[in-house]
Amino acid sequence: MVEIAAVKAALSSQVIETPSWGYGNSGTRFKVFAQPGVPRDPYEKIQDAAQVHAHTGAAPVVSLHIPWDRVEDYGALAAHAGDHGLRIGMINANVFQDDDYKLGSVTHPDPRVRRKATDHLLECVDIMDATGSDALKLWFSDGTNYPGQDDLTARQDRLAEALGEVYARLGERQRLVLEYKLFEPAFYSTDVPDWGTSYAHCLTLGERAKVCVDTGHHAPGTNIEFIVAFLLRQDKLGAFDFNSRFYADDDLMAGAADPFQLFRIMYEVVRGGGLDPARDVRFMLDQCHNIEAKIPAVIRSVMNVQEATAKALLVDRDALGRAQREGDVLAANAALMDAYNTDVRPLLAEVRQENGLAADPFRAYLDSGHQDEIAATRVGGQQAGWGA
Ligand code: PSV
Ligand code: MN
Repeated sequence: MVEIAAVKAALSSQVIETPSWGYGNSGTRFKVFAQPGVPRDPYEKIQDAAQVHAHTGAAPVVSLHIPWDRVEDYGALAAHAGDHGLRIGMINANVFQDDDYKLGSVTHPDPRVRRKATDHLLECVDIMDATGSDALKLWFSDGTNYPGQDDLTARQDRLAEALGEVYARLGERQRLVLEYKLFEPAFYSTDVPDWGTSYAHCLTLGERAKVCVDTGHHAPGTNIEFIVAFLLRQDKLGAFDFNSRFYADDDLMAGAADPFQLFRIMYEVVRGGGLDPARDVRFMLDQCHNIEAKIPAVIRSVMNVQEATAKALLVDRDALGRAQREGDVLAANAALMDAYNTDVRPLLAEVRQENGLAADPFRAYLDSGHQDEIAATRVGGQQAGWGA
């Protein structure tokens, strides 16, 4: 039996963190398409994130990327977020867009470059202090393009050294999450290519280091929900970067390409207790909106995550457990599929209305006229974009 009141309570309290860069212009290496009304600075990005929260009630946290969100006064930026009903979430370091990092950042063969990269990571911890953020997200583009280009083991040693220095700098209530990615921009070897590598480094670092699972960062066909189940069991799942993909790191809207996969992931989250705020798993979006309007795309993504979560919560776990114990393969599979095939939109509409929100946040945003307003008022200046 599924307790609907408990499902509703879990849905009401789910927090989805949105990325500041999701509101800026983005594209592929072929073309970045500018859109009217796109934010010109981090303050306007926060205003856009506030729109997503105002309509969904589920996105009170915004994640920053440094230096894309560099400002004079981080305390003022955090206060601005507070004024808009938001708080600053994870600080994402960026050691992949400087000429010095051509051969790597913290794993670069030259100690000068390694020092510069590690200093940037330490600067990100300073920004955490100034904004009240309690998590540092690390993704390294470091790797090699050709066999023999560098010593793979030495690169792991350099990585471990930098991570150790950053971990030691974290405050009591701060932690780091280490994101992995199979390939790109490096094409032969990547220094943190998979969850196992991230997990091993996090184990060495200590309990405040956890793994970040970006759903677009695996080989095709990878069973991501297994990784999630394993990490949760070890209490090493720190965060998600949700997005979806057809081919590689496509960064499409979460749940757009494969809603069934998102459901399977969220089922393992529910099963492993990952929705419990005490576990502190961050549910973040990390995606780019190249051809679609940004704020409604983020709203759509939040709704997709909520729908997958609702379906996962609706799994009749008693029936599932019984079928599993009895070895009844078909009944077990049916218990999952029954939940997946449930139309949860009416349930979510009810939850939202009970919380004083519109039943359909996507429609409510489009009807609000906000998109036209920002297109008319945000003129002049330099639009924010990937890499700016
Ligand atoms: C890398 O592909 C990544 O997923 C990391 O999280 C970056 O910080 C992010 O994308 C933003 O480009
Ligand atoms: Mn990511």
